[in-house]
Amino acid sequence: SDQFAEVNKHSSQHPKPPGLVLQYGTAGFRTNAKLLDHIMFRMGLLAALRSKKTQATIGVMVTASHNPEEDNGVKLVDPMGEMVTPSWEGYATLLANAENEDLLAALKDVIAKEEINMSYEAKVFVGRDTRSSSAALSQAVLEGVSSFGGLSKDYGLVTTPQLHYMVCCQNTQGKYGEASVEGYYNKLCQAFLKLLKHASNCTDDQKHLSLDGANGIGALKVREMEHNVAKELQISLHNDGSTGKLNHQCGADFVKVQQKAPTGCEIKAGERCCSFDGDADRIVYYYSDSEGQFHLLDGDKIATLISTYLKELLIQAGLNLNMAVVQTAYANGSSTRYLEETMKLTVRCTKTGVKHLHHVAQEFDIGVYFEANGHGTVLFSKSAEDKVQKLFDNPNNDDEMKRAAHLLLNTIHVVNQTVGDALSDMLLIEAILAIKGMTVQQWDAIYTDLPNRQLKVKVADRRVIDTTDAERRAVTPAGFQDSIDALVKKYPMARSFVRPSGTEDVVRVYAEADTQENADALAHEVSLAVY
Ligand code: 16G
Ligand code: ZN
Repeated sequence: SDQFAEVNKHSSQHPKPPGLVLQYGTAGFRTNAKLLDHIMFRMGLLAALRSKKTQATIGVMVTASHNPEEDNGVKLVDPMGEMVTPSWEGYATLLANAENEDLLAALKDVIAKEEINMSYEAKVFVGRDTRSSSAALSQAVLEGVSSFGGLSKDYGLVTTPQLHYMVCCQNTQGKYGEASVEGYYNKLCQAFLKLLKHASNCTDDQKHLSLDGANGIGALKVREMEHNVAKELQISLHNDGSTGKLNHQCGADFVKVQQKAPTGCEIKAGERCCSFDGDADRIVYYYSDSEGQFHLLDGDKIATLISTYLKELLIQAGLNLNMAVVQTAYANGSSTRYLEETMKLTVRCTKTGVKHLHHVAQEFDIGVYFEANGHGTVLFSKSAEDKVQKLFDNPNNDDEMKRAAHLLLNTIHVVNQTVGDALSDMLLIEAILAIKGMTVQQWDAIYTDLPNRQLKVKVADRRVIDTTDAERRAVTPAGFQDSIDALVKKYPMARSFVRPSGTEDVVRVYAEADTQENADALAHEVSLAVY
């Protein structure tokens, strides 16, 4: 039909380099930007098909998150703002790797398999980060959508979680909020200011936060948002993109992996600081003590702060909701122990990758999920939200219950439940610290991290390692797990695991133990056993 003629015509302007093979990985396609033009066009086509299939608006985000500026990438967002469903990741890989002359056949395959009604008009939201390649690449996405006669809305420069939010708002007819950047700021900032009404006597120090924007989109968006909250939160923005290079020696990934402060920020002793990553879906906190020692508060510390706060509120509100914290194998052993043994919370462990955590968190009334790297959010079930709203509306509550209900309600509103969101997480964390009158040092002291080390190892084929038990044990190669177990036994409080990376051609090794020397030695010994 005509539609396919259009696709053919435009596809020839976005040719695939013959023989190039790319995979839709844990976080979509990601590689050097020069290799991505055809991928973007084709993801526009696929998003249009996904929209026709679901009869809903689909999102396409052009970003490579914390990767270097030269890279780029793309991920698809499903109707409720979640990551695209796994079977469609398979289609993405299929379309991406079809040689030019096979593209139409590949598309027709997807259409037939999914029984897609091609007469439905596709709707696609597109967003992009600040990379120099992103504008042209997002144009290619838009062309893909329009080749199938679809409608698109280009949100331009937005954070990844903002795009997820827009998609969810659009498909819930505004019930989740208004599908605009303004609407997003209004919802989050109003909730934040309402939470802050419960913080008394905040000093200027407590109101001050130093923020590393990774020279990326998060910095631009903080600038847009900050005036809304300036009375309660004064942000000193560093690495705002005006001079430095994206993610270079800065950003959440750099700080987490290097365990040191980003360049571009002079941090004073005791000062509360945080870093976003390149598309603002991750956040970590840190400070430097009076001895100049660096202290990192990663996703595990964030999950602990949030879940502790929520548990206290549920008790005060007299609400019996089941809450869990969802982590991955990378969660520091001390955090898991504290959550289970001291806080008596349910803790679940999943495979690495946001979609896995998100999925498990959905099983609970309240699911707090965070990866140690700082990606995470809180999910509230429909019935949990209804119960909080009902409590809030009840005129017979005593003062303590009134306060707890108001806090819970506005906590729900400040959170971006579609995906981990650095801006939203920051507002929630800042609110909790203010409400509790807690300093970053007090937060850090809730538990002490076990010393740990991460290494990556290059191997001929990382797929020879297959894992089970949420990546905590290796099932292949034969005997490999036994070797790890034997090494782990040598050190007190030790734990180690090995998994193939989903984003790089390497194998990752994680080790923790009672001392840094032991963690380093264990990681080293396990990495030698990989060969
Ligand atoms: C991706 C994931 C992140 C995960 C990381 C692991 C999303 C949006 N992002 O960046 O959650 O921690 O991959 O990378 O799912 P690795 O497999 O190379 O260790
Ligand atoms: Zn990111």
